[in-house]
Amino acid sequence: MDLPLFFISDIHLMLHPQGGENTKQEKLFHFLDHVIKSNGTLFIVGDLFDFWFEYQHVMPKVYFPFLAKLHQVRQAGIEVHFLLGNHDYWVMDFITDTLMTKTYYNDTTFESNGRKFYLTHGDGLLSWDSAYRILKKIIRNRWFIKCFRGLHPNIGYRFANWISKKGQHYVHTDEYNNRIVEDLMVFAQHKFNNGYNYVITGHYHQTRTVDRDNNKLIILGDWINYYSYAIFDGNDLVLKTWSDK
Ligand SMILES: [Mn+2]
Repeated sequence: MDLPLFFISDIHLMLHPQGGENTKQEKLFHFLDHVIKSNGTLFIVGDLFDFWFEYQHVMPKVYFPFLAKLHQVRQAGIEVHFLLGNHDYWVMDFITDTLMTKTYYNDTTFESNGRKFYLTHGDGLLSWDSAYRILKKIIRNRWFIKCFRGLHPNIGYRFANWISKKGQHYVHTDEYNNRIVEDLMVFAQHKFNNGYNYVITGHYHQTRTVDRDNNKLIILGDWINYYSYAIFDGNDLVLKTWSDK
């Protein structure tokens, strides 16, 4: 894995582009150009797409500009690692074999320059989220996916768009965000105790770095309100905000 390592999550590229979607994509493309120039490695930690569902012969055409851009990143020799989120879990061989270097269906770990990383999208981690954990089991169930795949794409995508609109409450109070961080720190501390140095998560649409004895929990933010990313240069992992200078 070539350094530096870049981490982004929760870009939520829209199935029905509206509002600031063009600006978002422009910023993202500039960021990707930066990744190319730095000759590093890119990790996308889930919810790259607001909705992705791939069929044996069909995939969503609205994402073509992004897919072409990412292909350009790959052509430049950059590895792109994709850890699936709750909005884009339903991939097939276009994502796993054609587009990405490697795709992860679950949390993953690796080591770089002597530092141990634990990567998770983060959905279902909160102690009070037991109802979601049941839902997560259902939407990841292979029979459920098989049945959904049997629906005509127009029907499947209409349903998905409805679900996606229902989930668009990404801005929380500071108090609730702090509760989330405290809860995630219990998870992270457990990983630190097991020898991991960095726990990186997405999903929570807030940016946060918590230092603990030379280890770090980083919550990546998103590309809706924050345009945030983390970078590991071989020595330190830092959360930053992308700006188009
Ligand atoms: Mn998510």
